[in-house]
Amino acid sequence: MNAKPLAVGIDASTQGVKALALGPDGPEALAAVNFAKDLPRFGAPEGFVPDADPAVRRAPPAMWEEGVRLALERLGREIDLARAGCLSGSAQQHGLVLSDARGEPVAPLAPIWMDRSTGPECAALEARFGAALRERTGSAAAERFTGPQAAKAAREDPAAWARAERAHCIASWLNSRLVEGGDAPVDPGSASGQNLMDLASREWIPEVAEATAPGLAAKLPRIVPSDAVSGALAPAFAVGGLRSGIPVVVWSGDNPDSLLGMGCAAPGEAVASLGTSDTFFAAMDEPRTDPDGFGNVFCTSAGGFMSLSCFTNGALARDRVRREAGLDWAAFDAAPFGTAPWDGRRLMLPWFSPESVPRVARAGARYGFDPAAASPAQLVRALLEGQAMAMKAHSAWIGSSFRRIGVTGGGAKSAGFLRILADVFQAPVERLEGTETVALGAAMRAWSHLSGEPLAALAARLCRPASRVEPDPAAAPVYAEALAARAAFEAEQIA
Ligand code: XUL
Repeated sequence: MNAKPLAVGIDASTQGVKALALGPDGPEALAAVNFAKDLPRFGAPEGFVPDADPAVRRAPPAMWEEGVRLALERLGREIDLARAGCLSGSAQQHGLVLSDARGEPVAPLAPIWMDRSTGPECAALEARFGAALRERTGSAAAERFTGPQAAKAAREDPAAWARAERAHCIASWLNSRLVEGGDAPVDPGSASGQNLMDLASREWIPEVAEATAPGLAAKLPRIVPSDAVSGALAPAFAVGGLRSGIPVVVWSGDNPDSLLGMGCAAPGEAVASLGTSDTFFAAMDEPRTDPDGFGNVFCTSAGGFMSLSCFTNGALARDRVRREAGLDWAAFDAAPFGTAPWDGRRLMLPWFSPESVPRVARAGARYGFDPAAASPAQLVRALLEGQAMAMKAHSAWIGSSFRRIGVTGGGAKSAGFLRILADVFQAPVERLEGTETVALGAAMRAWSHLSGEPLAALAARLCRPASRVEPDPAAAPVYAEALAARAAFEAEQIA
């Protein structure tokens, strides 16, 4: 029998749950649950219950809980979970679950990060606190954040609000279900996604909480460091061979744990997560905030700070241009190699959908050239340069240049895009061996608790790049000029 210890990391994301077992030498097993395929009875195949109002995005907390239980059961079929000495997890960030003090939800549905229905609450918070909210909490009032969601919940259903003893984000609620007593704290990574926490002191701001919703300050969970133990595993979750009573390290958010699992949690390192939306996040040594109010600042689960900018026009924009150019994916990925950096000085702002960075309500790509006269390869280059330059331009406020950029997500498979990213940022771009970076980040925190191995040492050992693209210095002056021209074009278009 293998007596080597294990740490378990859970990734409770929008569309499913993954559970990863990390041993002394690296990941040993992975199990996955997909809400559409495995838990159709909850009626939320895409991670939310369809709603007549497209701004409303809610999901049943019971589905997340069941998803975690099932993922652990499945993991127990792959590996002997009696070896596990510690567990932790990360959830989709933000959202709001109102519960009693033992974690029992007061309503069957809870808003998630995709919800966009708290515009009036955000406007009220901005009117009341203005730039101070952004400077203290790291973010302008954001519709998906827990604070504005709590404001809406208190206004819409005062009776349920009064019954609720806890206002949890999704991470601290799931954490509560997992531990004995059902009342877990929250880590700074999750607490910074709520418009309620002071970044510098890592404490709730009582006057902001009170102005957000009556009695909210008393309902918020305690904030503890991301390496703290939140409690002992409850017997209800001693599934798949797990032993009840093992320590559960406090849960965090998926983006903070992904930064960790990508091995990019040191200042000067950044991650481009190229998915449905392109998310660009970077570790920071101190909490600077975006003066434009588009980017967010969160605490990392490794004890520092990180920026996060979420560009709505990611994979869907790439797919649209690919189809319009009449290319298959192989030709799309290769297109940049047949064209030069900023070929023909073409500029494109790929706002096919309303964009969030910068905030643009009117959908429609803006072209600084005639797209009908461009070749398919020129169109693809203009798009990918537009996306890469948007990431570079809208991360300038972070105040440091990057010595390394980790890439993940479907877009990371495109060699052409990686070349453009390396040249635009003038930094090496690395793709990781493993793909389960969120579950790995959570498992690393659990492993670090179990073994005492520092997170940085673990990252150096576990997060190895599968490929690396070096920047071409000859492209530096070209993109410096292109970035200046792009900034002027963008300013003109959003004026
Ligand atoms: C970040 C955000 C999303 C969710 C997705 O602010 O809202 O990335 O965390 O899981």
